[in-house]
Amino acid sequence: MRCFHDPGQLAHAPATELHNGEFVPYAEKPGRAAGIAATLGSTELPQDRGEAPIRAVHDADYIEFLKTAPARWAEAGRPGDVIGYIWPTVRKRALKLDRIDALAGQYSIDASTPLTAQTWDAAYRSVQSALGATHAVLEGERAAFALSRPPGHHAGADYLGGYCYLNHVAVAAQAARDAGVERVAILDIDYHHGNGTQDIFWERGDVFFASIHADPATDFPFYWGHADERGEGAGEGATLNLPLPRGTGIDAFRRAQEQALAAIEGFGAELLLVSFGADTYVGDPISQFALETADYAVLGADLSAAGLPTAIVMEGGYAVDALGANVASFLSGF
Ligand code: OKP
Ligand code: ZN
Repeated sequence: MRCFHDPGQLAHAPATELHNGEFVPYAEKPGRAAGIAATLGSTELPQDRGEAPIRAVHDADYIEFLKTAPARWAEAGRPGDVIGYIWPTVRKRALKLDRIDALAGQYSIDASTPLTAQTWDAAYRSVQSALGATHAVLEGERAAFALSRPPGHHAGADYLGGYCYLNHVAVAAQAARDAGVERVAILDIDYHHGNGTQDIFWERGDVFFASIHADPATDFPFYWGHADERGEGAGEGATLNLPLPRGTGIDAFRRAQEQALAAIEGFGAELLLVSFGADTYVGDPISQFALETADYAVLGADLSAAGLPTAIVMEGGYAVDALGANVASFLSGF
């Protein structure tokens, strides 16, 4: 399978994150992608398709914030990485504020996603990897893999969060639509709900979003991913959430994936994009499912049997030592 990756994605390396009341070393380490790349052997550098596909999904003012906030933070004399501490959740309105702290809150959903001087470039390259895999499939490959990193599925049109800045799979889905694919399905099998992807396509009937994830009653991102969220307007019924309890193993996960694939087939998708997280692994340090390395081959094979042209985009997975083997298992099963 063709695999797309840009080593420039590794330059993004926040120092710490706020986790359960204390600052701890950042879990979304560059070594994650380095380990996967080493296991895969060789990867292709994606073509640079520019900012236009990103601008088709993300707001111009948010992109400007991602590019300029780290320098403004430093100019304000702040140490470390950009991080918000106040969020406009009450009577939110379109104020045009300039203070860096106001902007950091406006454009984020959490305090665990620091923005560094290297973040924009790494996220940009991560998008190009996702576009590389997607265009390879549009040009005739049965499947392709994007070793994107940082992840993307928690980022919305105008906000970062959950270690995510640009939503790679959403940009890829929109690019496929713009290339003439009428119906695109996104299947998100990361441990965490892909709230950003869901939000971007919430009122869209042309992009189906299905997600299997830890019940948000117990796990990040809490406010989204509940079973009753089904989309609205033209998108009503084009969102499917299948939350599962902590401790879930391969049997229940596999049944959920079959259910999601049946819905995707019913939708009439011509292209499948997979947000693949290996943080469903039993040894993941921040997650609570129980999948084993060999189980990923089963999930990959089930996905392949759906018979759709498929681009697989990397999301989470934090057991760095096992990550390469888990991804390799998934891709070989496919
Ligand atoms: C990103 B992806 C506070 C930290 C919150 C955020 C998890 C983001 C997961 N305890 N952790 O979906 O793998
Ligand atoms: Zn995750």
